[in-house]
Amino acid sequence: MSILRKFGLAVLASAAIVASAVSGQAAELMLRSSDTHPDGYPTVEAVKYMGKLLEERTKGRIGIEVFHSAQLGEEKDTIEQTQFGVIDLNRVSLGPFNNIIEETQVVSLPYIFRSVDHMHKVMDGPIGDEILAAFEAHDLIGLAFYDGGSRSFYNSEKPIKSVDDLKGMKFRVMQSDMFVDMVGALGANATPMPYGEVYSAIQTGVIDGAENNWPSYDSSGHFEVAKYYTLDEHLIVPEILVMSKKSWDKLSPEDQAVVRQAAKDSVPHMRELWAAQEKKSEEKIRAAGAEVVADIDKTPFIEAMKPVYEKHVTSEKLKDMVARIQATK
Ligand code: GTR
Repeated sequence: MSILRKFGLAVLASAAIVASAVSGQAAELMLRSSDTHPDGYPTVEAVKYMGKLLEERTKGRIGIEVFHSAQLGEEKDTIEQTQFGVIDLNRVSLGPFNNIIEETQVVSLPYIFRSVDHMHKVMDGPIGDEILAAFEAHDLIGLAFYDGGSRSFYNSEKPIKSVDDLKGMKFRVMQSDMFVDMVGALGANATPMPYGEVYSAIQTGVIDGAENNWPSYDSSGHFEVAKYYTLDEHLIVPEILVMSKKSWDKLSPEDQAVVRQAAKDSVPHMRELWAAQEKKSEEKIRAAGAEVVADIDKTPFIEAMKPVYEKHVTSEKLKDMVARIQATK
């Protein structure tokens, strides 16, 4: 490229930066962020909020554009693209990381958390930091954890009132071997499948149902095709915001600190949005005529999970992590 042309492009580029700073539009560096959920969903809004903080704190130099509704692909594929640096930021469940990063399995174990409060205490403390740090060896930077409520089974066939009722039924799970074993331990059959395929798979009878939290059961429309929802709350899986290490390495240490802080500061906002959305989605789904089984004895479900722990918590490191989580008050 000739020097003149290079210079010309540089002038054009800086003119664009000035124009954008003045108009308050696109920042100099727009980080592309992926989310499977639709616009307005708490995770999508939380990352937009982080983008606003970033723009304010960098005087418009760095911003975020959220590609919601799986525009950039299903979670498993977008995780790979984030590792390659094609996507800068990604908000995903920890589930699809279970087969890649063993530490994520521990906080994805069924019934590992006694409550959402317990999950917050663990993820906001040293165990959460260890898990965030584990991402770096996989070309990702763990920035912050978000809420994903608790996940329960729903299906198109019948109300589930006990473990026995699940026998032989077919459920979709996230693409994690541990979740396949979890469903197997309950006597049902698991089909790992991308989120975006679940609606039609239930509709056509390929599967009987799936499992998720109130907001996802709502926004995916799954409640329209699977109206029996049993609040067994087998999983409280944290969600995570990760950044591509490739994109991260391009930032100055100062900007890295600003990005990390903006991500952390989006968490309380996310938790508020989440709590409000859970209530709204529950009301909407109940009003739509879903049959919700709420008073269920969870003890047999918890007991059935022993083989999952035995198979997936094998190393001393993971055993120690489980013990520390259980000891967290
Ligand atoms: C949602 C979660 C998504 C995705 C989805 C799924 O609750 O927010 O990130 O993991 O569940 O079941 O695939």
